Amino acid sequence: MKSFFHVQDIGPLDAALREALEVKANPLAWKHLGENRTIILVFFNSSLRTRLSSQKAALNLGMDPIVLNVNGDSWKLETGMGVVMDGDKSEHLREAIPVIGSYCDIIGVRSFAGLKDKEFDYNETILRQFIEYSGKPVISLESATVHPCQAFADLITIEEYRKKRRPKVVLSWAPHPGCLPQAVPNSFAEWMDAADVELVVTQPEGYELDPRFTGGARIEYDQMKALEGADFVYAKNWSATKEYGRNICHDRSWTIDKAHMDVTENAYFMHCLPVRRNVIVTDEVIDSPRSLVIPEAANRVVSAQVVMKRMLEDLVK
Ligand code: SN0
Repeated sequence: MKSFFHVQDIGPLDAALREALEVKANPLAWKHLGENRTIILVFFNSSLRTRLSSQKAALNLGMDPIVLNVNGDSWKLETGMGVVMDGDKSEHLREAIPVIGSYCDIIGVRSFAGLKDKEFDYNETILRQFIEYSGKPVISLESATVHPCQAFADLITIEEYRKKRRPKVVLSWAPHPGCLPQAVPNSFAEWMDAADVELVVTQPEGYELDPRFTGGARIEYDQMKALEGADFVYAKNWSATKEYGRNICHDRSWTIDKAHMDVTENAYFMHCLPVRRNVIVTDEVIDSPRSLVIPEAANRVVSAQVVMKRMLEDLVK
């Protein structure tokens, strides 16, 4: 695997899921694979799960992980092309990326959408530069438009908890005080569309996700209607797509509470975390036995490990 952005990069999902369950059952069985290999994890944005689960996955594979927090402990990096660098940014990505590449075998990058310029974000301008200038396999640890390690972990979780062959999975927009990226819902929709589930996406007007990600999903503006008979409820806030990056709906009736869960088929509740309690979801729902947020987060190690394992296997070929 040269890079990990989209669901297609992992190949057939049944094989990927089988491998994930093997890795989960026996996480240290491939410890030899990463011997004398280094992964550098570059963070332009905050992280808890992604940073720790990526490090843990690398350690399980015997690799040495190095974490670089760009906004904390390195030079501030310029990302624009042709910029006169007389401001506060001391180094350009054009040099930083090949330098990072020369120190490692695999690179992971977290670089959120700026939410100002849709074209810049949706072209994955920063991640493309990492691929082009590093010469190393690159993993998106949430880039401008996708969060594939999260979506793969979500798929593993649904595989573990589903009671039906083809469960109904509802991706529901939920309120938030700020403006969040579309990467998590984009990837979740993309992966669910590729998996054997019935996918329904519900959001207010102006928040429609790009059909490149939602594929054949049913799009339903009436949240309660969407949730009827659901087996899994996946809540997430994202910023508007029509007025790109803005927060145009503050309607708290979208918060997932017991009344929402009551119309489902005793659904499981999922969220990628971090979650704003009593804004996205009520305490009652997230603290209920139907909440999967902790096992879902635990599966982040598994998804990251499968991806790194595949990359390491390709390196020795
Ligand atoms: C990020 C997002 O893309 O929505 C990361 C999720 C994995 N979430 C946030 O930035 C939440 C920040 C907040 O203040 O709630």
